[in-house]
Amino acid sequence: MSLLKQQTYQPLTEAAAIDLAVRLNLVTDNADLTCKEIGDGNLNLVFHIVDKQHDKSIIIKQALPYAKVVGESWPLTLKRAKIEADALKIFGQIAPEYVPTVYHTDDILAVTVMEDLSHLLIARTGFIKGRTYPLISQHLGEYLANTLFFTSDYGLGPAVKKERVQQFINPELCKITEDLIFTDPFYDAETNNFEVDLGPAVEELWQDEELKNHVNILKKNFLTDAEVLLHGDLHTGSVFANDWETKVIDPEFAFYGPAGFDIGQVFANLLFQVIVNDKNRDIFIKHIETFWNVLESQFSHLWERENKEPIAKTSAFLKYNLSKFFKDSIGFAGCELIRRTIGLAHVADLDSIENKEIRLAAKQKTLELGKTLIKLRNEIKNLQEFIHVVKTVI
Ligand code: SR1
Ligand code: MG
Repeated sequence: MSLLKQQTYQPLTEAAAIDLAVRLNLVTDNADLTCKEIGDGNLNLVFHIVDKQHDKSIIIKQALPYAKVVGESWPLTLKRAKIEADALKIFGQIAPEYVPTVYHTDDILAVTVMEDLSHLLIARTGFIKGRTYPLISQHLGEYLANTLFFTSDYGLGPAVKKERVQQFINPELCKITEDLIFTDPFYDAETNNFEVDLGPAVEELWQDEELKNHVNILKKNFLTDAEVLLHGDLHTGSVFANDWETKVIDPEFAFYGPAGFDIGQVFANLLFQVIVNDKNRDIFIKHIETFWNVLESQFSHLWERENKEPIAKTSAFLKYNLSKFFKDSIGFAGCELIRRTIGLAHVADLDSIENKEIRLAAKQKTLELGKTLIKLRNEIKNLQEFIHVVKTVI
């Protein structure tokens, strides 16, 4: 039941957010409290409440009933707040060092009250400022190995996994991904947003029937392949970091889907830096290698030690699964590269490049690399071949 008296949803104001924090006993009533709405994402309100006197701070995240990035004309379910809170709790049990602590949730107000991570920076912002976060790839590899394994049939057992599949049915948020990643960028959709100079490259992409067939296959995979509980939006804007700490936030797109989707989003969002960050290119290539190597080794370890399905615990079947994850992830990475360049939701890695010539050249590369990865995903057998293809295209 809601801790606030009202039983209906209302967007919080800064004052109401403080009021809620006080009622929850998370900050002291008569202290000198400050609250600022700091949400800069596409969908939600985020309140940062600080009690300086007692050295305490918290975050209150509230879902809005529409997509903030577009406005009230795009209604969106508030149920995503519950999905996000439930996912944070599950991922927090599986990979506690990489997930913020949840203090309170309220389904009516669509809020999640959680640990303040403002001593960290959003990884994308840090990368653009020139930071490289030496441990981020190892941490993301460990985080994903654990969440992908422990939410699968092999980590949970098929009965519990089926209950989870039901719990995380998330049709509205999945539709956003289905449209914005797998559909709209591949035809002349209204949601698309690209620079005029990219017109010829985009026209070529829309006419590429071979590419569109591959994307249909990947989209089918996304629609039907309920392998693991995905974060569902694991780009570098969903990761807080500093040189020794990494936290994964914002799993409101969580649902049961193909493991390669989360892996591919991490690959793609590191690839943006490989493309735009001349100075640190080798570091980001190394990050991609470390991320996959750690994921593969930790997942293999869990597969052998924690597998609930004795008959599945063979190295041949483990190899089959890892190879499937890898190939899928390369295709999904290609889709992410393309949609972040010409679709509705862009990335600052590309858009913040002031020099037009350099920016357009980078965007041409992301499109080219995206197409290549989608088409070649089944031929790219290992990390070495993946990096070779990346270096050849960019
Ligand atoms: C309308 S939402 C646009 C994008 O923002 C989210 O973070 C997801 O990446 C989604 O595709
Ligand atoms: Mg998000």
